Amino acid sequence: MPMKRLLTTLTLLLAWIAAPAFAADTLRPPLLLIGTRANVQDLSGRWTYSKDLYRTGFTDINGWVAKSRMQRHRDVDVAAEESKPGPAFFEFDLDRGPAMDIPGAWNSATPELRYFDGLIWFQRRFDAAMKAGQRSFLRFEAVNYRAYVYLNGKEVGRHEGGFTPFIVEVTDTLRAQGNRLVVGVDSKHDANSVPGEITDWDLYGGITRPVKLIQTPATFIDDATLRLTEAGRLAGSLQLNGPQAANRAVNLRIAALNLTLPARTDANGEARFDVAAPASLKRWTPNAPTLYDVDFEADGDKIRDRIGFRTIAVRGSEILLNGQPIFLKGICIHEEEIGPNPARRVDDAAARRLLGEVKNGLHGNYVRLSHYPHNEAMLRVADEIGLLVWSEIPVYWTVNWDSPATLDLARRMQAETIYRDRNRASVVLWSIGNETPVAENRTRFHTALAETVRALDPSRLISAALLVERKGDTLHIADPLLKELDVIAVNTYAGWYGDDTLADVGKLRWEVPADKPLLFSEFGADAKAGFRDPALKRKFSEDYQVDYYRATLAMAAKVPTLRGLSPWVLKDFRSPRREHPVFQNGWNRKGLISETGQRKLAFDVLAEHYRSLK
Ligand code: GCB
Repeated sequence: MPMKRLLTTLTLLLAWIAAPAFAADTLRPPLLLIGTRANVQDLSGRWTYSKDLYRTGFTDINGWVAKSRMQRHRDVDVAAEESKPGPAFFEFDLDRGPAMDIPGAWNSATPELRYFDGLIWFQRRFDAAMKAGQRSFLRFEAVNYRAYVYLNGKEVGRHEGGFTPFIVEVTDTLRAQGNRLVVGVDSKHDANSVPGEITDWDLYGGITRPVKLIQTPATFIDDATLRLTEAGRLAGSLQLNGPQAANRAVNLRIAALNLTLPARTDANGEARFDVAAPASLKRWTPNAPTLYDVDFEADGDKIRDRIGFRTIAVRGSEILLNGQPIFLKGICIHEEEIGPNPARRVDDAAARRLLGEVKNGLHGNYVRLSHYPHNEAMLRVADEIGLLVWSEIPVYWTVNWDSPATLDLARRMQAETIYRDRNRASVVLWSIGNETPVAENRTRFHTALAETVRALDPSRLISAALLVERKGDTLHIADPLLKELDVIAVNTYAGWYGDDTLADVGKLRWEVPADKPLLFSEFGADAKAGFRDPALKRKFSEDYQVDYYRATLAMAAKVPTLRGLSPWVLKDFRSPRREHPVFQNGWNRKGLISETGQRKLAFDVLAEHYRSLK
């Protein structure tokens, strides 16, 4: 090893060893604004935009301040400048720019932006009904990938990570009239981002989920949670934020259970609840997804969440839902709505359509929301219609395993996901990665993530989609990460990638630990909807996909510890790296339905299989 590399490795190693012990509570996002509340203004609609390929909005090249101001989108109100006496000269004007619908990725807004990857400035003007003494916040549900937020010319926040919410307080910057919200959105990924630069899904840059203006009293309920414990208790907490947060009387109420629990906040503004679950409580299951309106109340503030109560655990190789063994009948889904030109705009209606295919079409009880935290609408619908959920952060293929900053970022994404979704009964599995090649630095990274999850939410199960090793016809998992996982999951593509015939798939044997549940987190084969080839059954035909599913399901049935399936994938999805000119043209074709919702033949094969497992 050359001296320079040796030194770099040693420095990195020392940085790891010297890193301070991890404290879970430092990962709590500073603001959460959980639950539904009054005084929310949705800023969805038409936003104007301006492309900034050279990032001029961030640059004062060579100190040419006056010159760069001509293009500086974030803090110049062109109309105001132009109304002053004297010459005004600007080469942008967000007020008169083109417009697109927000939320939604820019890649689908106009053909010119189809493959744009970089920085775009967005603007929205709005008025705000303000009351004295109130606090105001902007909640962004997701901006892909980095966000720079300016309100009325002042920077109010930044965020990195394309799939989790962030909140900025704007109490001091907001006006009753004529607010100008400008957001710089940078879709570029790099060596240190999560995910890294290469994925098998579309870029989808932009403000892809709703932006809301939320107003609260000076002291407000920021976070509130309640769950059913293995010991049969309802346990939870409530967090107040504000000058009057300490030592306050608060209340939890579930009218349908006739339950009222008074409590008092401590010096940090936190109150705790812990009571035996009433005998009348109906547990949440996929077959009977009972949800309760839970009201959290404090003097002057009140929020509501709709929560289901269930337990999840493992015992040996069994997964237990409410103490009963369950087999997970599922499928993977990307966050992409059904339609010819998706914009990653998965609202309630789009979520119902996607998850309806799983619940009613496939007779499923489970869904893997890959490969990143999905829109909250998906989780709410899963709760409501009864689907168990695997939730995942985008530590996908390879990220910078050696960088403490990248680990910190991944941990924050995990924390932002857990704090957002921990009241969702549907979520039972937190996955800390997908197909990351075994290596010492990668295992250290994942072990730290597993530790994070365990500290933040010990009530759910930890998994990761692993790669398998193959010797002859034997498949096994030689991954030191196994010991960190409650549930083992593997992606397996024999019969699609590689040289195996479908007859070979039948010969495969699995050597896996006997004392842990195993999931097939992925298997699948591309098929172009409508391409029939009953005689030759060539790859990319619906006929091959059918035979592939039959062979893989038969192979799976012989694995004694197998506790669930989520084949790849429900719907054909956009992927710029899939460029087969006849069958793909920018789409990964492993869907059981096409991008417009047409069911392929293999859909019924899986549906029949799940029906037979009842
Ligand atoms: C995988 C990946 C998934 C890909 C899929 C494929 O193993 O986890 O993101 O899209 O294979 O189609 O190759």
